[in-house]
Amino acid sequence: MYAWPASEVPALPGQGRDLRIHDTATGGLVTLDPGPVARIYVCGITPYDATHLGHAATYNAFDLVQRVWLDTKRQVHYVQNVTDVDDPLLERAERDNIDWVALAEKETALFREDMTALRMLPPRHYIGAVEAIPGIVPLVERLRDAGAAYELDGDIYFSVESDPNFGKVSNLDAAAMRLLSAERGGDPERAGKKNPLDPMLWMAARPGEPSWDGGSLGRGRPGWHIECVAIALDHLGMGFDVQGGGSDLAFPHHEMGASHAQVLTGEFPMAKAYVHAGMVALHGEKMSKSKGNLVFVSQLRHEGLDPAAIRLALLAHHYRADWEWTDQVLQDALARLDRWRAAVSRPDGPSAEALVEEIREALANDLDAPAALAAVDRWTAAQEESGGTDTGAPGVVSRAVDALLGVAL
Ligand code: 5CA
Ligand code: ZN
Repeated sequence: MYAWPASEVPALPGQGRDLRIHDTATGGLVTLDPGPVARIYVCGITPYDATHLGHAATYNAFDLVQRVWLDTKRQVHYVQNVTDVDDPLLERAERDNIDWVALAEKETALFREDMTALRMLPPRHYIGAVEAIPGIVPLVERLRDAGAAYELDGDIYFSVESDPNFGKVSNLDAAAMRLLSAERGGDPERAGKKNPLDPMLWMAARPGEPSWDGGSLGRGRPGWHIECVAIALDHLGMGFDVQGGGSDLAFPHHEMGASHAQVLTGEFPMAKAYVHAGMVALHGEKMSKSKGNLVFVSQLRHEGLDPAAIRLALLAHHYRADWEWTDQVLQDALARLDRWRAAVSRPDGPSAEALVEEIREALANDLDAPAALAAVDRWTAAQEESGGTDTGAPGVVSRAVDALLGVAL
């Protein structure tokens, strides 16, 4: 499917920095060395409700990854999926008595609008689960033929024991894995599985549910993890630089996906870094479609809020932190936007050379956006207090904030 239009990324003076980023698998910072083409896969939405600020915060983190790489003059191959068929989508369509395809299309369209408004750079390949099915079927057949998958009443399960490296993404113990599997789309209680954690690769057609021709697998629909693996391997191949998503995807989604890919290819690891964003909460609980405690990006936009303020509110929190959305967060962002805009609207100002380097250094250091904002705040304070004579500086600041942080002043 198509993605959304890219906002322009201004070129900056000087040199970009290589990205050091936290990798869940090793538990430490890794300095990525992607070569001329950096490869990143970021898990996309399940389009049964509008984009909320938690989603936006996660996509903001990976937008910063792209911007750091672009600043080093690399190309970025960014791939994102849309889980446009899955249980929660079908359940919501049924509850609201609407066609599941229409629901997915409507919410995906709204997501595109939100991403465009927030100046998130689009993926090069934006792929729906449904359109990926012809590529998924042969992968499941290969796993089955290699003895890494088995059938249970027509459904096909992946055997986690087929991957000697299973567990190396999330590093959890068996009890924690079992709990999270039950919470996040798995079925550890189902009788007859070889290992309770084994995830479904192909679900045999259920009455009243959509299904597709699965060749030797029979009619059905794909499991969740194999969807992302098929899309990532097709468009990026193994050993890509970053697998990204919110921290709730580390297990089981990214763990299972890595295992599928590693067994399919015999290579390890699937990604050089597994990068996870913290969870945004509202009223003390993780914002989630299932709980309904949501603030939607589109709702704020329709209330007339400048998307640049939403983006600044996201950037004010380190991507790995769990944080709470409050009205104060938004008020602070609006005040900051106002001050920055006034500061870059003057004909001259203090030199901005050091500031550009400070923003670069902050982002290269595990995407420390709050430190980048603090650096711009300092330049703004100097502008307010004593000004300066550099006629190029306000333009440099506004281009740096745009190119590196995605905020249009
Ligand atoms: N379609 C799958 C991924 S293949 C999925 O998880 N979709 S989602 O719509 O539920 O979430 C999309 C992205 O937003 C995921 O990376 C998820 O981790 C992230 N996300 C969801 N809720 C929050 C939240 N409250 N805070 C931060 N990120 C969140
Ligand atoms: Zn995914």
